[in-house]
Amino acid sequence: MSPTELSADLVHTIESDRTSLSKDSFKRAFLDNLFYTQGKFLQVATHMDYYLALAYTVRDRLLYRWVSTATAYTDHASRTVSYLSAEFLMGPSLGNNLINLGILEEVRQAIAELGLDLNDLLDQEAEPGLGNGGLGRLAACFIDSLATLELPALGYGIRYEHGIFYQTLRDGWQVENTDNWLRYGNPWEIRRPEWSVEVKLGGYTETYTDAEDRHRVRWVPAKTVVGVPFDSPILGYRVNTANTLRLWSAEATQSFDFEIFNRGDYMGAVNKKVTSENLSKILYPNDETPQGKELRLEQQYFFVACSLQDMFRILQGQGVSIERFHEKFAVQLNDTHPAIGVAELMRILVDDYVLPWNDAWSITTRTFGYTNHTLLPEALERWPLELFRRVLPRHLEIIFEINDRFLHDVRIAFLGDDAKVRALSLIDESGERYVRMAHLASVGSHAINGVATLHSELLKKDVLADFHALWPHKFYSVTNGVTPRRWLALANPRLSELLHDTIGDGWIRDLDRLRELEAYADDPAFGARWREIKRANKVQLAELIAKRTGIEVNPDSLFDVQVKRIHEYKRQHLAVLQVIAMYHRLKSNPSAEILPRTFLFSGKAAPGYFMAKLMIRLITAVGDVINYDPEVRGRLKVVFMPNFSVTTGQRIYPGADLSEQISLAGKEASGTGNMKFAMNGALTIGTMDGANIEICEEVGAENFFTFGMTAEEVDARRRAGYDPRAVVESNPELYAVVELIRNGLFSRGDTELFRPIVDHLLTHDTYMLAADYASYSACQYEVDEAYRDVARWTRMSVLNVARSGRFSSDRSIDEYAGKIWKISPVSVPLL
Ligand code: CRA
Repeated sequence: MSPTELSADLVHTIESDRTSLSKDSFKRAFLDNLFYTQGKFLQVATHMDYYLALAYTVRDRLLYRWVSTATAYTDHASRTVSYLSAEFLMGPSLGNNLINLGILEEVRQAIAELGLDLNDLLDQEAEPGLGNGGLGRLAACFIDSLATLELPALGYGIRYEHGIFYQTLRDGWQVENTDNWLRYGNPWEIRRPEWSVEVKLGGYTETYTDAEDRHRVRWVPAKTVVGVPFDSPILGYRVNTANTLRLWSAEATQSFDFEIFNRGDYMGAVNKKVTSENLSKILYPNDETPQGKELRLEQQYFFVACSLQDMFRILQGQGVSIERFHEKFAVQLNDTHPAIGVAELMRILVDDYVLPWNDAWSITTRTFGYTNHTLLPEALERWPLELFRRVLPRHLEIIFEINDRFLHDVRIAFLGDDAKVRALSLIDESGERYVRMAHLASVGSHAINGVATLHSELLKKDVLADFHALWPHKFYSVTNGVTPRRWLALANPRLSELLHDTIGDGWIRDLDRLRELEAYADDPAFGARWREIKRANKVQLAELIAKRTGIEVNPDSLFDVQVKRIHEYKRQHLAVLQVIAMYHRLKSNPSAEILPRTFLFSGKAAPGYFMAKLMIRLITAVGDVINYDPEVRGRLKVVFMPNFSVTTGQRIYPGADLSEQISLAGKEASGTGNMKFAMNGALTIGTMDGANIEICEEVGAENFFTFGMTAEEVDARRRAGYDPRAVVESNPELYAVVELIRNGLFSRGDTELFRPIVDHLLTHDTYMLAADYASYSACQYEVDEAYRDVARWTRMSVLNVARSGRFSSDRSIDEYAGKIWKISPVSVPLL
C-alpha cells in the first residue's frame, strides 16, 4: 500500500466520527470531545469547556479539508502565495468557521438541543489580537478570501504571546492592560515542532575559501534562536480549500544551560531561554509610528527568516530546483515590516547555495511584491545603521552591495543628478545614517502597489516618485476590501436573513450580487423590514453600550459612529468640536428642534502617543458634561466604548446609522472600516480620502455625504500659507467651541488639561481641522435633513449596501492574483 492510498483509507475509516456535518453526528462528536479532550461531562462543564469541545469538533471537520488541500497542492506542485505580515488581526474563529462550513444554523440547533445557547459559547473565545488596526485586519480578510477563491496560499507571521493591549478607562484616561489570549489555550492551532528552524542573530562576518576554492562569506552569529511553527487551518467559504496560517514562536535552542547551572547559577541557567523567547513575546502597539527598537528588528528578521527557510523546505520536498524558487512562490510583503526578506533571500542564494549574484537577484526580484500602506512620513520604517549592523551584520553588507549596483543604474538613468542618487539610495545619509526599508522593498520587488486609487497616485507623485520615474511598469493599485463572511454574514445575522429571503445567498461568495437589492430600494414593505432590522441592531448595540459603559442611549436617536485607531490625522477631535457645537446650540436655545444623536467613539491610542491619549480624554470629558446635563434630556449622548477589537467591531458596524470617515484628505491610505459600515447599511460622512472616494463613486454622490478639501486643495492651501487662528476667529461657532474647551468647561475649570489640543489647533493645526470645520458642520445639517426623511434615508441605506460589492476582499484578491501574483485556483477534491 502506498502512503497516499494508506491516508485515503484512514480518512475513510474515521470519516463518520470526525467529518460528518449531520446534526446527530455533530452532537455525538461534541459530547465526545467534552468527555475526552476536556475531561468533563455536561453537568460540571463550564462555558469554556463547552466552547473548547465545540471548537475541537469544528476543527476536526476543518482538518479533513486541510489534509485534502495539502494533498491537492502537493499533487499539483501549485504556485503558491506566501503572504508575509507582521500582523494578522484574526478575531475569533469559531463563528467564522461555522459560516464557511455552511453549518452555523444547524450547529445552533444542535447546541440548543443540548440545552445550550451557541452565542454564549461564541462569547467564550479569546480574540487573537495579533495586530494594531487596518493593516493586520486586512491580512486576515485576505487569507479568508484566498481560501474562498481556492488559491494556494500560506500566511506567515508571528505568534505573539501577548497581542494588542486590552484597553480600559480610568478617570476617562486610557489604561493599557496586558492581553493574555493564550490563557485557556488555542484550539485552532497545531504546533509543528518537526518543522522548527534555527535563526541566527548578531555577531560578525568573515571570508574564507571553500573546498572548491571559492571565495565565500561566513556569518558567525552571536546567538541562535529556534522558530517553532504553529499552524491554523483557514477554510474558504463553502469550498474544500483550507489553507494554512503559519505563525512562528521563538524558543531557546536549549531550554536550560547546564554549564551555567553546574556552576551554581540557577537563575542564569534559564536566562538565555527567557531572552530568546522574548522575541515573540509581544506585539508592538504602534500603528503607523514604528520605533527603532532592536527587538522589533529582531522580530521582523525572525519571522521572515523562518518563513523563507520553510519555503525552501517545501520546495525541496517537491523536488523543485532552487533556481525555480520564484516560479513556486509569489511572496507578498505586507508593508515594509518583512522587507528584510529581500536581503535574506539574497543571503540564502548567494552565501548558502553559492549562486552568482545576478542569478540570485533575478530570482529575488521576481519573487517579491511590495504593498505600501501609508504616506505618513513618520510611518516609513528606517533603521539606524549601527543598530542594523549589530543585529544583522551580513544583511547590511548585502544591502550595501544591492545599493551599489542599484545606484550605478540610477546614475545612468539620471545622468549627473546627484540629488537623485541621494534621494533613491537605500541608505539615508542626510544626518545619522539609516537603512530605508521602503527603498529596499521597492528595489527588491517586481510590483509595488498602493491600497486605494488616490493612495497609489500619491505614491507615484510623492513618496516613491523617483522610483516611479525609474520603473513606471512596477506600479499597481489594488483597492483594499473586507470579507463579507465575517463583516456581513456573521456580524449582521438579521440583515443576512433579509438578504437571504430577498436575493438568496449568492452574495456571500459574489458580493456584486447585492446589486439585485437596487430593485427594492423604494419598496415600502422591504423598507419597513430594513428599518426594523437596523432598529433591532441598534437596541442590541445600546445594550452593549450600557453594559460596557453604564451609559443609557436612545435607540431612536441617530447613531453617529467613529471607530478606528485614535490618530490626529483621523481627526476624532474634529468630530468632538462638532459635538460641542451641537451642545452649545442646544444650551443657547433649549427648545431648539434638534435631531437626537448618539455619538459613539471607540479605538486604541498607541501607549506612547500623548496627543492621541489626550484626544480620548477629551471625548470622555465632553461625554461627562453632556450626558449628565438635564437640559439636554437625552437628545445628545457621547460614548467612548473601551477596547475596540474585531469582536466589538462586529457588534458596532451593524448598529450604525452614520459612519464618520473624516481624515484630512491625502492622509488615510485606504481605510477599511469605511467599507464595513457601508456594507451594513450605514451612510458615510467623509472626506475625499483613501477608499472613501471609491465608495462615493460606487454608491453615488447623492447617497454619500462629502465635505472638506480634496488632497490637491490641502496642498494648495498649505502652500498659500495656512493660518488656523485666523480661520477659528472668523467662525463664531468654531470660536465659541474652542473657547469652551479653553476655559475649562470640560475639565472642571482646569485650563491646562486640554491646552495642548487647543494650542495646536490655533498654531500649527497640522491636520487642518479649522480649515475643514465649516464644511463639516454644514454637511452634518444635510445629514439631519436626510435622516428626517425616513423613506429617503432608507433608500440611501439600501443603495449603499446594494453597491458595496466592489469592497469585498474577494475582488482585491482576484486583482492581486491576476496582476501581481499570476496564480490560479486549484480545486480540492476531498480525500
Ligand atoms: N494604519 C492605513 O492607514 C489602510 C490600512 C490597510 C494602514 C489604512 O488607511 O486601510 O493600512 N496603514 O491597508 C498602515 O498600517 C503601516 O501603515 C493602517 O492600518
